[in-house]
Amino acid sequence: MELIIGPRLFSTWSLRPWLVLKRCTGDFAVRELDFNTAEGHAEMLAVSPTGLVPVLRVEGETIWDSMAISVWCAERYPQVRLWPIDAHARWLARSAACEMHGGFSALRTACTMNPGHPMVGPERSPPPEGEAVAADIRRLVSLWVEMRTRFGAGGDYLFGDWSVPDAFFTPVAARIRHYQIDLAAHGDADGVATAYVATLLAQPDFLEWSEQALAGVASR
Ligand SMILES: N[C@@H](CCC(=O)N[C@@H](CS)C(=O)NCC(=O)O)C(=O)O
Repeated sequence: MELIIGPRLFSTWSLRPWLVLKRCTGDFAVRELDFNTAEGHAEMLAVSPTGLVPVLRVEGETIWDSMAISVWCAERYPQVRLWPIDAHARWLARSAACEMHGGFSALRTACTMNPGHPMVGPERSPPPEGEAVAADIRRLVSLWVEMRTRFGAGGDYLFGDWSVPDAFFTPVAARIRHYQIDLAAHGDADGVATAYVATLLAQPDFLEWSEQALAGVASR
């Protein structure tokens, strides 16, 4: 089984299924392609039906899209419980992960992750401006506060124990850190969303990803 990803420094889409797979098994290979080089781009077109990463190669198939890979993981590793056990929590966990997968476009556009704005490392950029981005951040805060308050009693993740939405929100936590976004100014009166961001950034798997990303830079 091989997960083909973009550059660890800024491929937010690649990080999500990598975090999900890591929860399921250590038994997978990773191939990192740099789509900013002509060679890497050509390889992406060869391995991915959409020309985008991540893709998972398994049992003779190529599964594309971070959500499809996460759904495959939940099916393949049911014992890992990638979604909350409680039915109500599970319905909303899927809604939250899908909202992240398809939404927050103003925030994504204003707070890009690219070679100049990497996901990890000590660099920081000024906070974004504009009402559309502020509205996205307020929505994130209200979603996180609601889910943490309703379902988070059993642990520090969005639904208590770790689940797929935590993987989907980790890249946005990295954006919040990189762009120094103050969640208190966007409705996080009690610090619940700020604490959740800290939890995501302290995940051992995310720290491992960050180390690998920075080691890749050092070895260039
Ligand atoms: N909806 C897709 C998005 C995949 C995507 O946009 N991947 C970016 C990497 S972060 C990509 O492959 N970019 C390469 C390019 O645009 O050439 C998913 O969830 O997997």
